[in-house]
Amino acid sequence: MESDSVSNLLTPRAAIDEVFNSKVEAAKATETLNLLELTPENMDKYASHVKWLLSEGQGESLYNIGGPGNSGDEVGLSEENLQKGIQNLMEVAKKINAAVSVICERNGKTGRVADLLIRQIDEDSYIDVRYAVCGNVDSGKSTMVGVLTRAQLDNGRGLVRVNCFAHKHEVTSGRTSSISQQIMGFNEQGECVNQLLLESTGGHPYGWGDIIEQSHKVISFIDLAGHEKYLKTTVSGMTGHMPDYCLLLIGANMGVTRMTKEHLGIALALKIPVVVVITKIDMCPENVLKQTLTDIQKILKIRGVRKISLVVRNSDDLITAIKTLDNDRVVPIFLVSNVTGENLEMFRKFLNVVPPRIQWDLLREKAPEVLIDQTYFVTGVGTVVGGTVMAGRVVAGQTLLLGPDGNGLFVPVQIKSIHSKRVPVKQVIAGQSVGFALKKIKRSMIRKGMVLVDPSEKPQAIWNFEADVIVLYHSTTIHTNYQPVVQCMTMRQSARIIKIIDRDVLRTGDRATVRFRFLYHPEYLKIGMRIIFREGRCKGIGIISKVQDVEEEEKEKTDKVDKPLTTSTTKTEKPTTTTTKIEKPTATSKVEKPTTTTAKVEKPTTTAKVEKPTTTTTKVEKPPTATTKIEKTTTSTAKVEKPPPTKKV
Ligand SMILES: Nc1nc2c(ncn2[C@@H]2O[C@H](COP(=O)(O)OP(=O)(O)OP(=O)(O)O)[C@@H](O)[C@H]2O)c(=O)[nH]1
Ligand SMILES: [Mg+2]
Repeated sequence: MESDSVSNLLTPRAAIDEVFNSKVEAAKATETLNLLELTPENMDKYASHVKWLLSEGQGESLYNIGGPGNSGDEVGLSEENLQKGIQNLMEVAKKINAAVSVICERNGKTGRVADLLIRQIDEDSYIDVRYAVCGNVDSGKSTMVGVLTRAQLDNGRGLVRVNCFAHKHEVTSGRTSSISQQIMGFNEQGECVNQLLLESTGGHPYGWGDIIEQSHKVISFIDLAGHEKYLKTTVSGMTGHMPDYCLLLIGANMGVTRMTKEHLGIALALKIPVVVVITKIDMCPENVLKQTLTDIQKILKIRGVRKISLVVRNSDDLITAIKTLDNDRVVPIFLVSNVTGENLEMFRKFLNVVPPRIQWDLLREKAPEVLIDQTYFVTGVGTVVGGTVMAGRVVAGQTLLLGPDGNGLFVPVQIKSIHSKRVPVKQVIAGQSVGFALKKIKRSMIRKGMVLVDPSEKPQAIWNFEADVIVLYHSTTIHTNYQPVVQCMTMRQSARIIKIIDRDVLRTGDRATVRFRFLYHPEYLKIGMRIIFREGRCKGIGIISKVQDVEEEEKEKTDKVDKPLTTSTTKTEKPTTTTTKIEKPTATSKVEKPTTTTAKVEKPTTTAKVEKPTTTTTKVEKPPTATTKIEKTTTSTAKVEKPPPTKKV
């Protein structure tokens, strides 16, 4: 299988922008716009130039008037000329159905400089930017999401966070345990739609539909859990919800904790640009705040991270942060208070201007592919799945393949109806979060990690894959037969290391190509996808370099059976007995309850045992409750994989 749509998504924007920026520079050089000399004759030329800028920036473009000149300095214009330039740009934008809003006006070397945002006005669509909100427990994640989306300040005792909770127990404990999404909209003038709605409705509740109707840019916050016991869920939120950026929240008074570093590490591993927000500055002594700031700046500087931190205190910093964010070297740091609202306006401006990182446009013409991350049963509607459209477009009534199931098979399903951001729609395109009502499908048939793909794609589920990995931490050594939990996009399953290529063991910091085999059922993976594997406190990251489809696997198995085994092969093959047995009983029941599976394998005590193949065998071989369905697969696996020569030898 070739690296394609999904893996393309994982290309950092910086790489794309290298090309993009050079194109922009080239265009600027040839166009030499002089907005002060706008005439009816050159209006069309200017309009087509701005249109081109908008198409390159997915419907938005930052525009600077007054600098930088040939020397690179922002010289500036007289106040009169600056205003004339802004007016002329507005006229040009109007001609192509776009709007201009002023981000900031500031002093240049000799005159005034303005930074403007040009935004395409498209009544049928909006720009969608996703932020994963992570950070330590009680750092103020849910509160900040609530403050921004409800346009209301907090009281410091958990007033606003309740809006972000999805479960009753979260309301009682005040602790987020699941992934929830909230949205905030900006209109063509860059005003916060949530705020406008609150004012116009006189404080009455409004829905997501109202926000979307009036917005040209929609910010989705994925509120994650900070507590260590929900780390798996938080990692899923970061791998499976395709965030453009990661907001790392730090409570000023609490400082940088282990979980802060853990979440930062995951974001860096997934190559998601990070924005740090230090909250609670209202209740933190000056020296403690300084210490927190120094600590995070130090961590961002260390080898392996190597980021430049930029504390955003004024408009100049804001513009620099926005311009440099997408090259993934600069980490902006905001200091805010959810109680007094200090610096929140600056942060809102930042959210208004930052463009999406993922270039979804490139993927919209491809065959449809949807990652499933949630399932519900809605009375009167039936089974509903939630997820993200990764490629193409899906229309209501379309038939897609749903899978892989426990046997690695895909079944055709019809999409009855579609919701996007809680609004019923006729079609959805790559980059949008969706809810599909499925026809004649039981909820129990679906698990997280499944996909909906176009039948023309002929999808195949795979048991084995190879990844170029780096071990971020392990207290001792990783051998073959080690069984971490692998997370990739929305998928999460235990996998066994069946081979470490050109090495015997792996230690912290080691890089190698490693072959994994899933323990319970095959998965739908592609080359180029990023994986995270964890087991207790051990963790590593990797990029899939090879996936093995059914035919290849069969061939390999046949080869194995045909070939007389050498001593070394005997050694590697030995533990396959474990695989055969594990697959047999656990599959069906565990497919339905992924959490149980994970919990079992993640126990630190298992680690030691897993590392010793003999112990694993005895432990996992236990439950003998296979269903007929699974036995089918098992038989084939067992047939080819069982190593009779090993035993004989
Ligand atoms: N004084 C002050 N209190 C804040 C601020 N932000 C949040 N809080 C309070 O901090 C507490 C924790 O906030 P949460 O939003 O629940 O924190 P969280 O990061 O979502 O926590 P988890 O979901 O458990 O990970 C609440 O009581 C908030 O009212 C702030 O800027 N200043
Ligand atoms: Mg929370």
